[in-house]
Amino acid sequence: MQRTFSIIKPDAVSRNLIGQITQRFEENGLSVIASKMIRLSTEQAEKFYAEHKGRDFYEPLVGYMTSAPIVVQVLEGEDAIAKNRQIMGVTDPAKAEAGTIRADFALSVRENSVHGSDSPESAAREIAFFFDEKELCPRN
Ligand code: RTP
Ligand code: MG
Repeated sequence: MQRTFSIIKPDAVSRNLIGQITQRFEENGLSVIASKMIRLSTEQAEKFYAEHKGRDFYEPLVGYMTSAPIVVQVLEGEDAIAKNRQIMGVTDPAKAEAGTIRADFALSVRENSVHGSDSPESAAREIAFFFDEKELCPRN
């Protein structure tokens, strides 16, 4: 079993897609073991995406991620990191495989509906960024 961190981004929350996106995780064998809705501060968004600081898309990304509420979740399942990224599709929705969340719902490269951790190290960092260990509710 592996854990990964997921964000349902502002464009998706604003269009009432929380249920449909979460359903795709659940029907593909990923269980939600923690979930909360938050509105990111600019400081939080800058820190979360610090690896992209200096890139041309960094400031608009921070502006977008703070523009409306998001849902942060911890997903658990076999091969959860790779499975989640497969369910999401690639960053650019125009290039995402048919049937993926980004192909079906994303509006643009920036407003691409979901985030998912890209490695075990990122997953650990990102889960700890938003959740205390006692907020996680693993299945028995
Ligand atoms: P994520 O981290 O959100 O799961 O997405 P990712 O790995 O597919 O994409 P990444 O390269 O880590 O970029 C993080 C987020 O920044 C926005 N972005 N905008 N050219 C652009 O305008 C551009 N490139 C990336 C997207 O919201 C992307 O998910
Ligand atoms: Mg990334």
